[in-house]
Amino acid sequence: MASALGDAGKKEVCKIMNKTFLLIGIAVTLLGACSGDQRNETSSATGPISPWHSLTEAEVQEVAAAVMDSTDDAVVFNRISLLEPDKEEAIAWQGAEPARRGADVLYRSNQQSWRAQYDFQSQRLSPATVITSGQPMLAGEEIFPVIETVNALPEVVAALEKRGVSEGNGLCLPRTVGRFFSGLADPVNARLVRFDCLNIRGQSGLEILPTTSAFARPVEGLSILVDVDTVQVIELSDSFAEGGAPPSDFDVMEFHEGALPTREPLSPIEINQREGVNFSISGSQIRWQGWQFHLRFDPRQGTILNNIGIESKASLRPVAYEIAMSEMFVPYQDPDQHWFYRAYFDMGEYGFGNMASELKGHDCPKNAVFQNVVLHTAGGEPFTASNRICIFEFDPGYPSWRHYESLYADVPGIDKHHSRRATHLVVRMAATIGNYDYFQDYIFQQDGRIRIRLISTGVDATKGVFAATLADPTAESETQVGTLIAPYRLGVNHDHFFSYRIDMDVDGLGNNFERHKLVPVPQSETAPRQGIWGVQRERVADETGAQTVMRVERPALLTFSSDTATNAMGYPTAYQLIFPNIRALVTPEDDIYQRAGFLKNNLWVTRYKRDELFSTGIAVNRSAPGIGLPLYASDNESIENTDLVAWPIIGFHHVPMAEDWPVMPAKVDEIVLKPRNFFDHNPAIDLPN
Ligand SMILES: [Cu+2]
Repeated sequence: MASALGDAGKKEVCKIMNKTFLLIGIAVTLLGACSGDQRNETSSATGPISPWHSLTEAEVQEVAAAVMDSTDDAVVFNRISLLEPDKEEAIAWQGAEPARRGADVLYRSNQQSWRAQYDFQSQRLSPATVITSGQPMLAGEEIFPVIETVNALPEVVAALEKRGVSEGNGLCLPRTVGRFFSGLADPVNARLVRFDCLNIRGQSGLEILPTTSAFARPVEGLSILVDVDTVQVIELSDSFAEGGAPPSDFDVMEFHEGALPTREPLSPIEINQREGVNFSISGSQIRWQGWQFHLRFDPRQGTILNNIGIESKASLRPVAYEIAMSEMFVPYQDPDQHWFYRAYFDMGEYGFGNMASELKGHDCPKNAVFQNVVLHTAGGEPFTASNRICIFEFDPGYPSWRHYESLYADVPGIDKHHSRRATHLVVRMAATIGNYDYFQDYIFQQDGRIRIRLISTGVDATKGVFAATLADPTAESETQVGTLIAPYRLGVNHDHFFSYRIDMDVDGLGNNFERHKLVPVPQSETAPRQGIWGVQRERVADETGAQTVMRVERPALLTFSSDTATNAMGYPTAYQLIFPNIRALVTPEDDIYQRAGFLKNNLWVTRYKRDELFSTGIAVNRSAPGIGLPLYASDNESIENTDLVAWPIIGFHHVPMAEDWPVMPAKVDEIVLKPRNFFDHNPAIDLPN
């Protein structure tokens, strides 16, 4: 196999990469792959591995070998993931026997995209099917030779020099292009990316080193469309070929320690657990404060939780079978010829797991336990990436519950003040996708809540402009699509949409989706109140009816309730899904948004199907409209008393501002899963004082 990299091959790629990037002086995390090169297992279990354990190095090797044996053509492995286990079988797994496991493989071969599935028990590979809509995630090794080529192109070097960016100070990086430019190449199979460039010249205090952020000085008006497979330049477009480009060489605000006078350090807040942590890890399973769940790491989705439940006297009470992010979508809002196509499906096009960066420093508190993860090269070679997950307990700074009984203030011998300390458990990863950094947290509470939290930080993508301040003559037109967040740099308006897939199993598979609508209740003319509100409970019958657009004037509690279990008062046991409202603002006719059909609703609910995992479909690069979630819901199946999957979106419209520069303060978005009549009383009532 020409493209199959052995161990040495992988190291070679990393070496080339590191050389490329060290030469230009930046550690782009395009391949977090090469940073953690240790080889060790993340599992601490001694028995058979669970159905939900991440693929092991041996498994990755076995799958890759089977695929390479099946073809004489060169193969680029874009994604080797655990095949979603058969749910019934997985739930029934008791831990004594080896679990039935499989792998889902997406690869490129002969300039086409392929998918095959491998079964570890029978050691069989399914016949590969060709993917006719969209392409798999870009592998780092596909991109690196192209980066080298484009940055060395005489036309590119000349265009940069014309802008005063001398050789070695420019860095051009590729971006996905969606379905745009289809007229210039094979609309299905051409693996297109478009490059734009940055000026990474260093400045005082850093000597020959480049500036702290590679993204601080955009070189505007230069785009290079390239076919990754053939390493051919399809189009080079330079809006300032005759000169007169916006400035790209100015001092930037450095943010490495030492570049800025830092404020006086605070007296330290100590975080330690001298007596050890309160959670236990066995294989993929984590247990804490009555919670049980399995944790795995996937190249596309990053951290995934499975079989999440709460231990009760009788048995494990299931809450959700799987929680994972399904897609992350960041469309920019500038029609400019060098910007219109910029709309990234970060999970489906690049891979949130692949882009995970090592957790260190203040990424996790001192009491955190770190885990390595297994990823793979484009050659199908597994490798261990260090410290991509951290798990820790923390005190949120407010009590779990509290009451001061003021009426007993004068009664002697009675404890009047009750306040119980809260402790939360966090499972964290961070992905660096070019300029942006994202934390993905799953937070477990002692009161039965789960928080699914996405934290956005990193460096805003900026457009190079002529204006330094609003007083400049070009400012008015240039700021139509964004904000001047630093002189000569426009933070272009954009969205961050996070699409989650939550397979709800409240006290079992048979669940109902209900809306508890809060509605005004008419009162008689003689009533003492003219208006009160009440709760109208509605069970939703089908997938179409479940499509939910949230409106502030029509509040409703959205719940998933058991078909069979009730609490002590007779209510169906339920979990409520709480998340803020975010909407796509542009017409759904827009080409980019057609590939993100999941944005039509704040929440979709579908009947569980094993292969319905991705709100934007299996292959997202250059994908066609209408695939993924809209397709899953199009058969409008009944969702009563059955296995349900919730698909909420969170995110934010980002109108950049000065405070986002040079690095954006961490911004939190969150979904809460909250027990609603799941228990008979506050489950944290027994917290010790
Ligand atoms: Cu943003």
